[in-house]
Amino acid sequence: MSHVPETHPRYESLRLRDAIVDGIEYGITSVHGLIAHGRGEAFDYLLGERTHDFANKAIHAAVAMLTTAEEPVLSVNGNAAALVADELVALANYLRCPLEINLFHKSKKRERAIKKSLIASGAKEVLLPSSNVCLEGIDSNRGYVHPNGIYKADVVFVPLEDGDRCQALRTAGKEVITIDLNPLSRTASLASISIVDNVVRALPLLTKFARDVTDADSSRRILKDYDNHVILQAAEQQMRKRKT
Ligand code: PTJ
Repeated sequence: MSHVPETHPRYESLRLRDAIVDGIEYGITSVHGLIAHGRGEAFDYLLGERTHDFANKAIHAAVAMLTTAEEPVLSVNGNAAALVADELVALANYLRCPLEINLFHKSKKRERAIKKSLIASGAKEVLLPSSNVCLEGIDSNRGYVHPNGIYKADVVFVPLEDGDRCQALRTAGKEVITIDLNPLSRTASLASISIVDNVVRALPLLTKFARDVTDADSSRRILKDYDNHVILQAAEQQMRKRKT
């Protein structure tokens, strides 16, 4: 943590900036992650930096989907690793599913550093992308996946990315859950469930709600009633309201 005093009115926001900068210094986060974080900050400002009802509904649906999935996988990039490594590990350990590192900006060095940091946070299984198993319809480094992870998963959890991957995962018949502060992003509009919230607020809630899940039937009912377009519209309206 840098010199920012806890009494600073923007303390939390500045703390997160420091976490991203630390991520770059530890070789975890891409320098492009700074730009992505700044974009997220702008959307979070429009949300009043709090978790809204539409995000809570999406989080409940995400919990229902993850807890009824047969082979869920949590995908991790450089920004998520810098901001919410402990929370991702807690969720993976609770669901007993693997974490898989999947980077847009290719770097074997960063993959190794992220794996090390997830294991230090208590991760049991961290998969790295294979060099010869590739998702169809995706030309970037995000296409390379582990054969026992994202490649065969039925549900892929993708916190914080705006990418070319969501469409390819959906075309491959997988459900995608994302956390993205931008309700207009390609990932948010193509995902099965989009949590429009900051990863630092949404992930602890996911783990908390997952611990409360008791039966698969109520999870299926939640999923049956869930409409992602309604959720995205509510998020966009909230942001427009704030602007005026
Ligand atoms: O580590 P890598 O190489 O995989 O790269 C990761 C980044 C994030 C740099 C890469 O995926 C990227 O460039 O992403 P984009 O296209 O900038 O998209 C990031 C999305 O995440 C944007 O829609 C942001 O609004 C959103 N976002 C940023 N910070 C947060 C966030 N959403 C939730 N919580 C955040 N803290």
